[in-house]
This record gives sequence, structure tokens and C-alpha cells, in this order.
Amino acid sequence: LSLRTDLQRALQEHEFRLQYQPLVRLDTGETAGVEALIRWHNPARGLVSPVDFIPIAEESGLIVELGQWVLETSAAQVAAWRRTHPDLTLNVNVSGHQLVHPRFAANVTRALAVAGLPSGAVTLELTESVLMSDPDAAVASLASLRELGVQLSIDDFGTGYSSLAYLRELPVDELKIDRAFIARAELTGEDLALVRTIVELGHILGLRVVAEGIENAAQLEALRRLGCSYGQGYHLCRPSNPADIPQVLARRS
Ligand code: G
Ligand code: G
Ligand code: MN
Ligand code: NA
Repeated sequence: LSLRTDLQRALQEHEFRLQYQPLVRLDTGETAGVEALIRWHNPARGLVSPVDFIPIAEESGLIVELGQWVLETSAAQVAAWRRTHPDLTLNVNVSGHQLVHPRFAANVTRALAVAGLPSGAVTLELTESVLMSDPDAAVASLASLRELGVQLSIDDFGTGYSSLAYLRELPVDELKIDRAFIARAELTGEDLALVRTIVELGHILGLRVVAEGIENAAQLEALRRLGCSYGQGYHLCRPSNPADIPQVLARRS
């Protein structure tokens, strides 16, 4: 069976699951939100990484349906967790193919309405490369999404080709520093200076800045000292099954 045919079947047979990775406030150590991350458990193939199946889902167009499932499932899950943690927010990764779909805004609205999750609790993550492949079109789609009240994030920042001019024009709320900048080393010297510069750039533009890929205590401490507001990474918490999240919400990192 080709991966493409198998994906369609997998969606019908409920082989996809979501894990959630906390976004931690670095000043208090509290979990502010969670990022939904898709997983495919296939009896024959085992656990397949989204790195391998998302591109195929994009080529075949299935990403629209799959992305909608992610949105609906994660919105319902976070709405449930908000009964005990009312300020918890949700980050969802969105593919460029979803962004340009004419009904994307309507689909987002419907998913959130069904789940009973306020749009202000949701941040849609788009990669820098998607935004920069057609910046003028991106600005237009992002503006219409933002009218719904959802927030927008630039994921994997620093790996694409953002021009500073466009960065200023993009209607976004959050910038996620790609883990390549964080996990490279002990975060000293040039690496540290580079990350400090990105944090400052984000703050100058009025954005929430999230450092991804924090893997050790030294990196965490360095980012706290830089005044980076949020962090994510294995050292704080691995992507986790939904059943394990309530105990994560109860503790501080
Ligand atoms: O979780 P993991 O490290 O395996 O994720 C690998 C890649 O898959 C990351 O780039 C991540 O953004 C992407 N990814 C994970 N979940 C989703 C999803 O629901 N939709 C899209 N479009 N990408 C996702
Ligand atoms: O592209 P995106 O940033 O959405 O990718 C998120 C993925 O990064 C997660 O799915 C997760 O599996 C992975 N990830 C999260 N924290 C860490 C980390 O500390 N180190 C590494 N190497 N990967 C991480
Ligand atoms: Mn992401
Ligand atoms: Na990222």
C-alpha cells in the first residue's frame, strides 16, 4: 500500500493520535499552553513521524481533512482541560496548504465553536518558509484569520528567509525561535548573542517570544536571563499523551 492511500485509510480507521507539549512561562515555570503534535500509530508501519507523512498528506490534499481533525480534537481537549485550568492556551501547527484553502477561516471557526473554545485561546503556528513563499498573500490570509480572534505564530523562526521589512508587516503575535539556535550548544558566546538578538527583535516588534528545543538546565537558565518569556523543550517536558497532561499542569518547571 502506498503511504498516500494508507493515510486516507488511517484517518478513517482512527490511527492518528495527538500528543501535547507544554509552552512554559520562563519566569514562573508554569505551563501557559500546549502545542498539539500529531502522531500516526500504524499496526504494520509502527510509529510514523509527521516529518514523513505530513509532506505526503500535503501533496495529496489530505492535509486539509487531517488538519481539521487536529484542530477539532485539540480544541475539544483543551476546552476540557480549561475547566480546571481556565487560562490554558492551545497552539496548532498549520500547513501552508490549509492556509490558502478558501474555507480555512470558516473551518477554524466551526472547530472552535463545536469545541466551545474561545478563539483568543488559540494560536495557529505557520512556518517562516510558508509565510515568506508569498508574503503578500500571507499578510491577507493572516489578517482575515486574526479577525476571528485567533493568534498567529511564526514557527521555526530563523531557518527561513524572513526579510525584516516583511516581519514588520506580518500580522502575528508570537515568534518561535527554531531549536537549531537553542540546542546547538551550551548557549554561550556567539550562539547566546544570536539568541539574545532574536529575543530583542521579537520584543521590539511587540511579539511573544518562545524558545524551542530547550534540552538542558544551562540553556534554560541562559534564556531566563535573556528575558525570553516562554520556552519549550525536552528539559521542560516532552510531548506527552493527553492522560499525562493534568499532572504536568499541576507542577512548575
Ligand atoms: O512532533 P515532531 O517533532 O515529530 O514533529 C515533526 C514536525 O511535524 C514538526 O515540524 C511539526 O511542526 C510537524 N507537525 C506536528 N504535528 C503537526 C500537525 O498537526 N500539523 C502539521 N501541519 N504539522 C505538524
Ligand atoms: O516544527 P515544530 O517546532 O512544530 O516541531 C516541534 C517538534 O520538535 C515537536 O514535535 C517535538 O517532537 C520536537 N521537540 C520538542 N522539544 C524538543 C527538544 O527539546 N529537542 C528536540 N530535538 N526536539 C524537540
Ligand atoms: Mn510548531
Ligand atoms: Na518549530
